[in-house]
Amino acid sequence: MNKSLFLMALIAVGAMAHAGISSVAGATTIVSPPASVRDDQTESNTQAFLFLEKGDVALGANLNVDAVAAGTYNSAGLLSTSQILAGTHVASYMLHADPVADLTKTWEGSMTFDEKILGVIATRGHLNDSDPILGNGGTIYPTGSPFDDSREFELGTAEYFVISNDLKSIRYRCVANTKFDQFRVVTESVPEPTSMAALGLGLVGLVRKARRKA
Ligand SMILES: [Ca+2]
Ligand SMILES: [Ca+2]
Repeated sequence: MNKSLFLMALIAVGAMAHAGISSVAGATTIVSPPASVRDDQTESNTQAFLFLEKGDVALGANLNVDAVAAGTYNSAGLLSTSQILAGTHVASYMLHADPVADLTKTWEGSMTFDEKILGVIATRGHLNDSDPILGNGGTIYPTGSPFDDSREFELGTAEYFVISNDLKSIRYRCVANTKFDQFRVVTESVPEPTSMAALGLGLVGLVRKARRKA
C-alpha cells in the first residue's frame, strides 16, 4: 500500500470511529467496536469505552427504549418504556465499562453527539432485544452468556445517567463491583459514510498539497 492510500485508510477508520460523536470527557474513551463486550473481554479500570454500532439503520419494527426525556435517571422507577417508531432512521452507540478482573471501580464521564438523542436503552431486557437490530455485526454481545444479567446500570445514588436538556449529551456515573455495565444510546442517524470518505479524500488532498509546498 502506498503512503497516501495508507493515510487515507487511517483517516477513514478514524472518521468512522468518531462518526456522530462530537466530544467526550472524563472516563469516556472512543474506540472502534470491540470483538466482544461480554464479561472480562474489553476491560479497563479507568476508561469506559464508547463505540459506534450502527451509523444509519431504518427500524424494521417499533423499538423499545427506556428513557427519552431530559433528566436525571438515578432510580429504576424513573425508566419507562417508550417506542421509536418503525421506519425511523437511527444511529446506535454503546457505552461499556468493565474492570480488570472483578475489582470495584467507578467511572464518571460524558459524551456529546452530533445528532439528537432519541432514547437510551438501559434495561437488560431491552439491551438484549436490541443487540440484533442495533449491535455492531462484528461484536459479540452478552446475551446468552452467564453474566448478561449484570449488563444494566443498577440505578441509584452511586450509579446514574443524565440526559441534557438539548438532548445532545449524556453524563453518567457507574460502579462495577463484580461484572460490567452498559447502556445503548439511540440518536438520529449520522451522515452517510460516503460523506465521511469524501471528507477523508479531501484531507488527503490537503496533506498532499502541503507536502508539495514543503
Ligand atoms: Ca472484568
Ligand atoms: Ca453496576
